[in-house]
Amino acid sequence: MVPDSTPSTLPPTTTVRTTSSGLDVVTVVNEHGTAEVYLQGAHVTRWEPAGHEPVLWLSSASAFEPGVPIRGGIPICFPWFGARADDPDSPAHGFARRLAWTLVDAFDGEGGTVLRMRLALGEVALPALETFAGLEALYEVSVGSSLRVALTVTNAGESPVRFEEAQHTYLAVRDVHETEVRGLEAVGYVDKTVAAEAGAPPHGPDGVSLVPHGQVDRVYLGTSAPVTVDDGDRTVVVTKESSLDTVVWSPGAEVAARMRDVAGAEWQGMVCVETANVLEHAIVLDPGESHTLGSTYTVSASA
Ligand code: TA6
Repeated sequence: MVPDSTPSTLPPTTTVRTTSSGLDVVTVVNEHGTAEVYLQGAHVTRWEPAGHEPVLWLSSASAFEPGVPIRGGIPICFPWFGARADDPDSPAHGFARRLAWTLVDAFDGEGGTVLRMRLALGEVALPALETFAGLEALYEVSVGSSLRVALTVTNAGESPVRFEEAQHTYLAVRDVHETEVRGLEAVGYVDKTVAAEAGAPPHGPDGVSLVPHGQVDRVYLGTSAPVTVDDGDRTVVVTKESSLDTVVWSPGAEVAARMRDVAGAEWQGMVCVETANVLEHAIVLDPGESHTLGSTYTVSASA
């Protein structure tokens, strides 16, 4: 049943349906291509620009069940990233990707179709979110010749709030082992594949582009630069807005084998490049302040 909150006037490019497992999904088909967004998590699961193969990877074994994170696409990590430092029992990457957002607007604009979804953490009765109750999130997805996603967080509460955020994007590649990630050569990073002593300095810049082999789990700190992902057939450029960190993740065979929502060797068909503000770059909003984290994905044939 399509949610009552769905705007009464959807543009002709946009439809909303409810899956057999009860998830609401928005489909956009316009002259630029096709996209799908699950209202659970405001989760973009598909983006296929006209003339191109799907740009986002989606696991064939992903769950599509209420409250269970979808594996692939663009999960929103909010209001924390990774394990919650002060509450290890809380789910990794926060609750935003597990909760139902509300589609509040959909329209066809100059450059394509725009969807707007809203989540107010104060309306979610979860003790783990009490600290963040003043935060309201608005997510805008613009489906054009490029794909832009923008998370605007506003502090509607009475006191300052600190939060982390990331657009945890799974980019489809021919073979991750033959994919070059450029733009981070001069940036130091926290290597999450090694247990570092508390307070240990980040790993220094590699000085060369990254071609993931084995498990790669790096938080590149202090970079707002675009990242280019080139798998030999095509190039995807990730351009960031108001983001100081970029995360690159490839699970590798051993970790992927333990992931029930990833089948066989399909993990080799993706690499995560994540637009983020985490750790010392977490955002602190005073009452009434807002912040927007944006990513734009642009595709071209490799040179
Ligand atoms: O962004 C990289 C990462 O933090 C990895 O450490 C790995 O945990 C990945 O996210 C996936 O996390 P998830 O909770 O979606 O399984």
